[in-house]
Amino acid sequence: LAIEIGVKMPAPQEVLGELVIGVDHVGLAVADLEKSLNFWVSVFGGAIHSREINTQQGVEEALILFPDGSKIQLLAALESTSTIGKFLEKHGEGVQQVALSVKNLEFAGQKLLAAGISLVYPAPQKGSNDSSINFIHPKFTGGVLIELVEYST
Ligand code: V0V
Repeated sequence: LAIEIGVKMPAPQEVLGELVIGVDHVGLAVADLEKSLNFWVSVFGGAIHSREINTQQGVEEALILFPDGSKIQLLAALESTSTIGKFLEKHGEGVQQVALSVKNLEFAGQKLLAAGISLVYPAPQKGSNDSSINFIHPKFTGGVLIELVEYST
């Protein structure tokens, strides 16, 4: 392929660009946390990294960690009216979110808003392992709920 000297490449349409570190986890809505944990650990061999209850989000959740650092999050509803409860009722069990880790969640939110992509929450919320989280509604992302997560360390 010939390279044309002096022809300037168009600037990339960057919104978050280097603020995104990578995929942190894929979150699955599950009906029975115990049953799903047993399934994932016994079949795929991951280790239980953390397990907690988040009343703000209405979930009991567990993170399963694999040797390369990738994670699967299992999300069970604390009540049927919670986000996961409603998801299970509408869609059944399955992928509920893809989480991307970012360097600066506040700044990422500002950049998204400037690009016309609004976040679910006006300010970051508490996520697992002392992370800060926010979400982009699936209507902006081709039908996939994107969580943005920033860790304190
Ligand atoms: C709804 N829709 C989805 C979806 N949820 N599509 C893909 N993935 C999902 N997870 C679609 C749904 O099929 C409809 O499409 C449309 O969006 C509106 O549906 P809805 O039932 O009215 O949904 P909403 O708008 O009431 O709720 C959607 C949002 C909600 C994104 C606002 O899920 C939310 O607040 N999510 C953020 C919080 C969250 O997910 N918490 C649980 C995880 P049609 O029918 O119009 O085509 S907590 C967590 O991850 C933690 C603690 C952590 O990571 O540490």
